Amino acid sequence: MSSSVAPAKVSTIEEGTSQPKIARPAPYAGSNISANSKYPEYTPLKNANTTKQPALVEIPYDDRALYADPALPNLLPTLKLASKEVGLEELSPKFGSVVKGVQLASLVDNPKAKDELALLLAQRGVLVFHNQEDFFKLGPGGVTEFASYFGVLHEHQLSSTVEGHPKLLGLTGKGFSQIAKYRNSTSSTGFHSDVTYELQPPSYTFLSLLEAPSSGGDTVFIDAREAYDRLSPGFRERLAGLTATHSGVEQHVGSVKAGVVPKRDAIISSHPVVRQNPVTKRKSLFVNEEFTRAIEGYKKEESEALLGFLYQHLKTSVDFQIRALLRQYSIVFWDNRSTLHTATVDYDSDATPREGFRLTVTGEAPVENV
Ligand SMILES: O=C(O)CCC(=O)C(=O)O
Ligand SMILES: [Fe+2]
Repeated sequence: MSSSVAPAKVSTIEEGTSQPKIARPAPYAGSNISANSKYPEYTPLKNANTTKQPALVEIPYDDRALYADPALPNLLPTLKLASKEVGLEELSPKFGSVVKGVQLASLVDNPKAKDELALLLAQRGVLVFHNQEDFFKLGPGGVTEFASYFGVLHEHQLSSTVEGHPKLLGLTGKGFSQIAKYRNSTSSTGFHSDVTYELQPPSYTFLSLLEAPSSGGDTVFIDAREAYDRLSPGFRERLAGLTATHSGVEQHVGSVKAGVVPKRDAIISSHPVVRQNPVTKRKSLFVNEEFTRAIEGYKKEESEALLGFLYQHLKTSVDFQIRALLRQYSIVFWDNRSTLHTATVDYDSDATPREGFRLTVTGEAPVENV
């Protein structure tokens, strides 16, 4: 049941329709902070795994959610559900859940449960698991293998990774006392979906925390499906068939300035403004301020007005947003096709570090109609 990959247009940097934007390094690109935790094997290094990556090729993607039993009998066994040993706690009625009583490490040899996990994730958009120390004990190889079950993992061309594990992107978040962003900006908020400039941006991202502040550092999510559904039929029609450019150039330039040796050239891709999720068949808005640059075929003012409205709609509508409160050994999974997210830098990492890692599954090339 492999999804067909629509040919995506790629333009060179020079040809791109990118608007001028501040060059900001990839997350965690400039840091060599070591994880001051029980698990130093997850310490990310700037310019680890410097092997150049080949140019992007088409990657087959077969969403594991499509194989799941919708009753989720392996992930949430009925008896354990009945005894309240396991359960789902809603973060909001339509969006986001905390999964209780399930140890991810115990799913390693349970492919059916992992398929069900993918289905639940596609449906709810965001899943949070707390107290997962056993998962971290699987080690860098083990956690990478776990995530690989869901598809070919994305290798970030700029971010710090764990030596010998190029897919394991290290998270060493800087707190407000150090963050450069606040020098030029009043807020750290930067809603995005991960690496949307790629030809096949990720379906699922898994973010795992080894260290976390006792409050703050929440990841905030937007439900981009609900954001689409809220638009009037006439406005949804206006968006139909539109495509937008997504640029990796500014992140590339910012990272190089921070001393990163890029493993691949920056690209600019073209994606539909509205995409459909192959699992849930729901449509969502697929634009974000970090990487989307212009509506193709529109004049500058038209493009800016339309994108400006969509960004405002997405980021100001707290009635389709949630906050995931993450602590030490919490893991959050999100579906990048249906959601946007931002880190919240409201903590002081000198006092309370926030460290961990991210694993990201390459998804299908976005399409408006699957
Ligand atoms: O640190 C966070 O809460 C989110 C960071 C982020 O955007 C990512 O890892 O993709
Ligand atoms: Fe992200």
